[in-house]
Amino acid sequence: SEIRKRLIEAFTNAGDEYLSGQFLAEIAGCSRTAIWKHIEELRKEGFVFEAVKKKGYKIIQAPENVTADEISFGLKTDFIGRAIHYEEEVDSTQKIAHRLATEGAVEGTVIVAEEQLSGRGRLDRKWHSPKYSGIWMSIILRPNLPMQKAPQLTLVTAVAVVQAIEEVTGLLPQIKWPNDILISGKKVTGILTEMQADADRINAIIVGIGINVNQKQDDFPEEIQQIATSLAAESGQNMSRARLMQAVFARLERLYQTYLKEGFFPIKLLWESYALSIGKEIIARTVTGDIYGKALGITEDGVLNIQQANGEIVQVYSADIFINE
Ligand code: BTX
Repeated sequence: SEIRKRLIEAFTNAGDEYLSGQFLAEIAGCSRTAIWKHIEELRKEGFVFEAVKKKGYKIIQAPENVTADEISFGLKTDFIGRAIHYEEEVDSTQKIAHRLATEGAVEGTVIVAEEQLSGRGRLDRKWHSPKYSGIWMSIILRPNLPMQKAPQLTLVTAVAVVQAIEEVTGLLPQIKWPNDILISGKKVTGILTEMQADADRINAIIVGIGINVNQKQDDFPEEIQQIATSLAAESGQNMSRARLMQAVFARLERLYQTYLKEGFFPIKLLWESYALSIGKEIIARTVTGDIYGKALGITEDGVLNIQQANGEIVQVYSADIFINE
């Protein structure tokens, strides 16, 4: 918001001085109550304030950002994350990635934003992407593959993100087919893979990854309170988003190269080792109806095999999975 921008500017200029509510209200052109609300908003974004009676406020810690500089420092990959397109605020990083991919962006280009105003999930669902507290990014890949292989890259990415989270936080996430990463049964990451194809070859794959990192449990909007979590909520610690991004890039680059060289099989084994639903009774909610049965595993194509009560095995290409307990 314009007001918060003015506040941050004032605090920047003030250096070590405290700024009174009255003063802030004047420069921002609003009431002191409004100032207090904006300061609360800034707290949610990761700013830490010191408030002293009769003196006012001072910012003692600003949130860490995920600018190109912060991500590049210490990055150990050859191509993923070597080109970074950073924005403070976007509609959706997917949209920018599609445009850059069309314009010829190199493989491994990453588009990252501090906030998404209309972050999206599958089937036009919304992805809540508040400022500074998560990783909202899209990665451009250009594998030389036929287009029916594209869904496998969602699974390659899921394994990479699980390994990166494990490495950085020590938490043990699980994968819910096809694209959710859960901790204690709640969604911490969503992956959205989209494709640009010419004839039947892939021109670019846009891998969208949303990771909830530093949100507090009650920062989530009401409608996803019960189903969403963040790494900080699970571990009790805030963490550096830039560092986690570096880990995701390194893991993804390795797995992606293995996948291109050796095919899907090694990825499939890893994926199944992290999978939550394999061997369980599930409900697969598809656009054409619900399928009940036991999740047997995934095929070479990343398709989910479900065995129904009558023994028949059905292949599910796209669905939302619920464990049927
Ligand atoms: P999905 O369709 O599997 O999940 C979307 C559903 O998840 C929503 O309907 C809602 O119930 C729930 N949800 C929304 N926001 C969150 C959140 N922050 N944490 C947990 N649950 C949530 C998953 O789609 C794919 C999401 C990809 C997001 C990335 S972010 C960078 C890139 N840009 C973009 O617009 N999307 C991708």
